[in-house]
Amino acid sequence: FMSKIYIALGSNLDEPSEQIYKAINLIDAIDDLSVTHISSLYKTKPIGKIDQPDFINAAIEVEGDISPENLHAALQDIETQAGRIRKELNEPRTLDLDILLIDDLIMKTKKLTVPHPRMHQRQFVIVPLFEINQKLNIPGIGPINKILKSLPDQGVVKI
Ligand code: PH2
Ligand code: MG
Ligand code: MG
Repeated sequence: FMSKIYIALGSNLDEPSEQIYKAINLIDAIDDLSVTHISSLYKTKPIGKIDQPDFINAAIEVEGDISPENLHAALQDIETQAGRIRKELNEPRTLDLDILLIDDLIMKTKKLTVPHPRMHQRQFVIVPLFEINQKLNIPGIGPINKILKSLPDQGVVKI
């Protein structure tokens, strides 16, 4: 069964753009999964904890036959490979890979909530996501074009 999945990528340490490109290649190399769309890279102001370097963010579309749990585990492996150290929430990181959407699935387990619960509040997620699919609907939230219009400027610049 083929799912269409959207993933957000972010980095603000150790050559962020390189981290993003490497991660996209590693995601494409996951068994039974391929990357079908890649957004531009965006330079973005940190949201949440603001005294940290600017981020590079992007979004990708992938298609594949993989369970949410296995995908989540594979993405965590790639974060670990990139030298990600988990201390506190919203700390600077070499690589953050967040599952945004899996078809029109709504799920919540201890490890994983889909759609990503904060995605619709974050211009650094919605702007690259809109670039790769203007027709998306975020289950339980609404169409992406309306979400995009509702967001205040958070300092997201295409590079
Ligand atoms: N990720 C966060 C918190 N804040 N800000 C930007 N600009 N980009 C991010 O990827 C980001 C953030 C937690 O995952
Ligand atoms: Mg994140
Ligand atoms: Mg994350």
